[in-house]
Amino acid sequence: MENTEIARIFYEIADLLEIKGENPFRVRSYRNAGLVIEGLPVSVKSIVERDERELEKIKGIGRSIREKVVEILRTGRCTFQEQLLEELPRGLLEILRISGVGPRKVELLYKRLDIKTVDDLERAAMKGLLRGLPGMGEKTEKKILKSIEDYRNLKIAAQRFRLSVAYPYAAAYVDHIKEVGHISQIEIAGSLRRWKDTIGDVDILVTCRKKGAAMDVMEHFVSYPEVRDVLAKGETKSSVVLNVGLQVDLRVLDEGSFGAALQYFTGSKAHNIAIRDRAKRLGLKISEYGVFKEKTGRKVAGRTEEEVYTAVGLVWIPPEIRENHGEIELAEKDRLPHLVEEKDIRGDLHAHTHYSDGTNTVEEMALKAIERGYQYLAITDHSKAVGIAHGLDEKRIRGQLEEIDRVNQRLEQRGIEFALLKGTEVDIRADGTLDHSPEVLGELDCVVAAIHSRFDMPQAQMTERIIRALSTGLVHILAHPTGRLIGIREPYHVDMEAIMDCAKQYGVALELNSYPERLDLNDSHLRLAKDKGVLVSIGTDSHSVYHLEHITYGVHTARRGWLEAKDVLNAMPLDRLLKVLKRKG
Ligand code: DGT
Ligand code: CA
Ligand code: CA
Repeated sequence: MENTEIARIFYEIADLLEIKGENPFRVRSYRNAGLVIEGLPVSVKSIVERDERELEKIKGIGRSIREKVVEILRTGRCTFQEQLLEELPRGLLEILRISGVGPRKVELLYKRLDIKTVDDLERAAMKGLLRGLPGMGEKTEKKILKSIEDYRNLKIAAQRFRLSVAYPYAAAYVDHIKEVGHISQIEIAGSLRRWKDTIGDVDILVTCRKKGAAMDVMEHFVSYPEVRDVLAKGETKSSVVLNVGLQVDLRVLDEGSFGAALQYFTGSKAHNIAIRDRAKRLGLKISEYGVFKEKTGRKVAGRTEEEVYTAVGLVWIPPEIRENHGEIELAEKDRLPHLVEEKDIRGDLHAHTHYSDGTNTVEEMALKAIERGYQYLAITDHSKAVGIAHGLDEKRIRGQLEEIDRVNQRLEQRGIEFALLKGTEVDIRADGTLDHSPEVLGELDCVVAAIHSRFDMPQAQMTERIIRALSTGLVHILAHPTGRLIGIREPYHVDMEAIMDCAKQYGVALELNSYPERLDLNDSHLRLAKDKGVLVSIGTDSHSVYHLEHITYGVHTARRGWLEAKDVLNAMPLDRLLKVLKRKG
């Protein structure tokens, strides 16, 4: 069982306890355990196989969580979760996904109106039965009906997998496939190689070292323990569905056409169609087997992808931008952008600690950033308005600033060149004012501002709210600018062009939040930011030391948005970054 599945059980427990009205700290400890497990760079299974006591060394995992993890891995079940589900119908968990319906309301609806499913809720709202309940009126009913519609749309979209879910499954599967020994080349193709934010299915391509080994490879492929169903098993192609519901296709290819197949199965479809038309104009025919002269049928390319692109008069195109959005025209002139790479990233400007809803200390976060080779890290805990995240008031943030000074001093004494920056993720209130005083904000190196409430505002009002916040001149970075949670919550309604124009005017950077559920801004907004000359900060929004690794998803998403190192705020070395941040203040 993979980390995401284990994490999901803990999220469910947290939700169920919350509906039951349990102690918020207890609820938080389960939700946090889910977050920590989901963010671990290694599989919990492998830790437990080695030594289950190792688990408790991880921040956020105590004895009770450890015991449950072990039980889940041993039996595939969690008795505690099952007990909770005997008390409360499972459908309540789904109702909780409806925006605007929190745990208190779910409990109320269940107790008073026996609402157990989303369908029950929809019927009750249509009949006008909710308006009698405390705190609910006709307006609430309308809102809930709209939210249910949004939720159903998301559910259709959610039949795809988040990048961060599909990626570890694919990587682990590739390791398994390699074990068979006959493999000479193996690549992931499709939307995963293009690092799209959601993945329909995983496409894997291999070549074999010796003839006749294909069937051995296929046998080994379908016998993977995570396989739930085998949809097809042949000598060149097999398809399976994993326990999580993710489909994986494997193709075995000849060495001579591996490049052509890789090009073809990487897509996107739109890119391939444009390439095929281009080949035609050049008197060539392109397929997953190679590039051929139309007249003679002679094969001119196929072994490598570079060869295939060269044959149609193009330089090799990075997979992330193969969407037929202008990349082919530039590849023809050899003028493709030099896309940002992970090694260009010098630091992270969005990280939480245990002061708000993170799990690690200020120093632990700094040490991990240093280990990653960063020059700087901004500590940006929540402000007081975000009560559920234990946001900081003025007194607590001042205490934290002193701690940051102390950590910086200790690092300096140890001769480590690194800057821990003083920051905040200040809440943008409903009226567009900021949740810290200008005095406090003025003392900070890095002010990240974000929306955490009233996601349902009409577009004009939401846009005005954000513009008001940016126009204070106190904000350096607007975090997760659309608020989307992939497959969970739609982006809020906002005039992104107006926000970008305002950001440009006030020298505010927009964030590409790398948290796997967010990836916000998305690829097309990033492209727009680049065109408008608005800097982008690729932040991880880390809530534990492990989350710093999420930068990988951020960087590849940035590449999908055509960003180069010069477009990225945290690709700047420290001295330049500080100048850019100061210029604002
Ligand atoms: P996904 O799986 O929905 O996230 O997206 P992809 O891009 O991985 O799509 P998939 O798995 O259906 O097919 C893999 C690639 O194969 C796709 O990106 C492009 C190529 N391909 C599939 N169907 C066609 C087609 O009808 N025409 C062309 N030119 N290419 C295709
Ligand atoms: Ca695919
Ligand atoms: Ca496929």
